[in-house]
Amino acid sequence: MTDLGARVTDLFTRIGAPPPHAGAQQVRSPITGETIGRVDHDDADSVGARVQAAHHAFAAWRDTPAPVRGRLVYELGRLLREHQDALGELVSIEAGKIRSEGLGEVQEMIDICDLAVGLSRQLCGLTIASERPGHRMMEQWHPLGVVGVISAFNFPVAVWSWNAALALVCGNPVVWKPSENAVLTAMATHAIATQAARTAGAPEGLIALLLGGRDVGTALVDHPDVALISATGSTRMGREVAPRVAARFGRYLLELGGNNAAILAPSADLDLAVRGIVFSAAGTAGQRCTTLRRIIVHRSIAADLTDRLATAYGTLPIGSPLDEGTLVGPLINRRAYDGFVAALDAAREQGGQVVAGGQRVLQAEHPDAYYVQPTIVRMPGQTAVVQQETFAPILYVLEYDDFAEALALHNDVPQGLSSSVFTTDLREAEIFTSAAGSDCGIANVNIGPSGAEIGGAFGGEKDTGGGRESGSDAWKAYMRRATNTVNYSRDLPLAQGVEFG
Ligand code: UN1
Repeated sequence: MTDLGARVTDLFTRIGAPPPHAGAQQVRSPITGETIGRVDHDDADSVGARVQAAHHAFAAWRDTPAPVRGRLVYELGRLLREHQDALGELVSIEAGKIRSEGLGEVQEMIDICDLAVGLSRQLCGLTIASERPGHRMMEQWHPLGVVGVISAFNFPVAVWSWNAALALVCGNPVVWKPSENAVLTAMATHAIATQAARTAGAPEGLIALLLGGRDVGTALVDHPDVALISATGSTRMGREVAPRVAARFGRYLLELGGNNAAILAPSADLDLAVRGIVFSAAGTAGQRCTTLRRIIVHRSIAADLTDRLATAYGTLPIGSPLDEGTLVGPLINRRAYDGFVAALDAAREQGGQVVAGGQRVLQAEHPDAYYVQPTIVRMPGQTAVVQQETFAPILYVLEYDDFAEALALHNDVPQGLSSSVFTTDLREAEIFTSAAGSDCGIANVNIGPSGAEIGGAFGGEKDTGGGRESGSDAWKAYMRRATNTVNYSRDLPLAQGVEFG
């Protein structure tokens, strides 16, 4: 067994899950490209069986009082606290995140569990004034049914937990199909969740895991007993999922591509801005859906900002995410690296000038792993390559002369996830966050577009798919609303003053 494979065994043992070393499919770590596990994939039959079992569990779970359902999520949060180090390290090994981000990912899971436990006592509907005497109108929120979760490699476990914690307190079973590039973290998380479900006395089959590729995902998406599909991934994937679910009048919640920008106004605090930009653009090796991909900088400060960023980029330690001090880990695989190279070729063809980075590194030590330098490219305008999302650490720099032009450039991309402005001008900050400003689901002032906390609703518009997850009232997506009118009088007045006999 390889070194990292042995480490995986150790981490699984600590978590209390059977080590994943039997199966037909190899699992590789992006850190070295070495094999770290073997698993078996599901097929259409096992998808059907899991969904059926989940659907069966729904009847009992739906009738369990919400605060009692909250105990399962409380237990999940408790176990995640206990296993934060082990699961966080597994995230680093499988997804290539630096240690702090691996731990942060598990922290995000714990945070949503805390939120969901509180919510389990606050799933409240409105009482609405009735126009009829002796009548009361109210809304109730009821459990929806089986929730299918399709997640991406880059937040291999947090995104499941955003969905699962809410879905579970809302009274729904959860069937999860993780990315093929992140099956081990999913298996470990599933083992933890299963333990929590047992402790809480939840019905069998309530929480299920499906491993596999597109065929398994499609079987889940098409299953008539899956009430909601929550899918995170590329816009291309969302375009396939949404019409399939809509065709059977199922519900979907989509978190798709982002092409997030920051506007740098002349009044910006540049020291603060540089720190925010470097974290958002180079952190996670540019592989967050919230990664900063475009800078729109006022011409008067463009040279200064670009110099400062290039200097900062030159000092970023690139290497194994398990090493102390590393800030930039590997790309997930060869395909991601090919995408990086293709985007830089296109950027150069479209008039771009690389001012920092641009190269693959550590190739001699790790021929099967893909480490690249975070890269800055000055662009003459918002060309085709700038408008597309490339899942790699490439930051395009565009210049503007007046704020209206900056806003127009900002919104002139198909995606609408996250955004930010760096300014100390109150008017610019307010305009940016107003209806006439950023068209994204997330619009920040003086922080970068990535690293959202759990309390707010997370998601975006346009090609990002329109879904909202995690905080605020995102829980409503996991429930169905019933409007009830109750007549406590001895008469039967009709609405709209209608007389009938
Ligand atoms: C993602 O990249 O799919 O806001 C999610 C952030 C994280 C979540 C990112 N809290 O960057």
